[in-house]
Amino acid sequence: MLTLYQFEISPFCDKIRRILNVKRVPYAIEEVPPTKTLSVVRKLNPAGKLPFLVADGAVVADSTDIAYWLEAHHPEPRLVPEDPRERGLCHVLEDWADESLYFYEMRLRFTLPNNARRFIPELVKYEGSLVRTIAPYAMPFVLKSQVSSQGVGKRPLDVVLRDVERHVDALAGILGDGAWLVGDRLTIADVSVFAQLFCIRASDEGGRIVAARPAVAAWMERVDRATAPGAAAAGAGSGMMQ
Ligand SMILES: N[C@@H](CCC(=O)N[C@@H](CS)C(=O)NCC(=O)O)C(=O)O
Repeated sequence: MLTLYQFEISPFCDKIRRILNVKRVPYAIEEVPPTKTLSVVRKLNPAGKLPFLVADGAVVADSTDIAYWLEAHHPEPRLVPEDPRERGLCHVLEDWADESLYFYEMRLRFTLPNNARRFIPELVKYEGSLVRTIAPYAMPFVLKSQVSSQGVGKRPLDVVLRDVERHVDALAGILGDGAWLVGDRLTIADVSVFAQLFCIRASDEGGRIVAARPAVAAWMERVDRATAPGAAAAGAGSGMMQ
């Protein structure tokens, strides 16, 4: 049995849960509250990040490495194309999602007060009462400094929102009339980009940006259905628009 160590509301953990759903791999969840990162996570994953997977005593860390490990150990349905060009495009889109879009979702969900009011309580809901009480005051500062060190946190909100519009327009352009981002079936690119955009869309501002682009909104519904628990067979491996 695989065990997924996760923060429930992390997009990287959502990405892995969805891949596990598509591949119909049974797994257990170990929820790690943010304040347990040092005591629990670093013992098993020195990078101190979630998600990681424990499989027969071995630790596989980083969502990309976990995704490729799952592809190797549970190949069907395939999420990483064999064709070198498609495989390369999947890699670039996954990396863009993980290393760029992630910081926009953090900036929108956790540093803007209108969204942070909803999402900080979600982030700390498995913590004790003291942490739950102070988190709404402390967490926006902690997270703002993480986002600032990458750069997105230093940009004014109007510039950040223009960037998000550009990113979502890029997705609309890549999709064109197609159902999926790469080739004619669900791939790791769809799952990775979806996981970050799902969080961006959950913010007030991101929700408006996605809603104004119907092709992207429809693609999100398609990926969501194809990667939900128990819904895997319908989307994965099928080139059909659902
Ligand atoms: N590149 C990593 C990023 C994972 C990541 O940043 N996880 C965040 C949660 S969304 C985390 O563990 N943060 C804890 C920390 O930085 O202390 C992946 O793809 O798994």
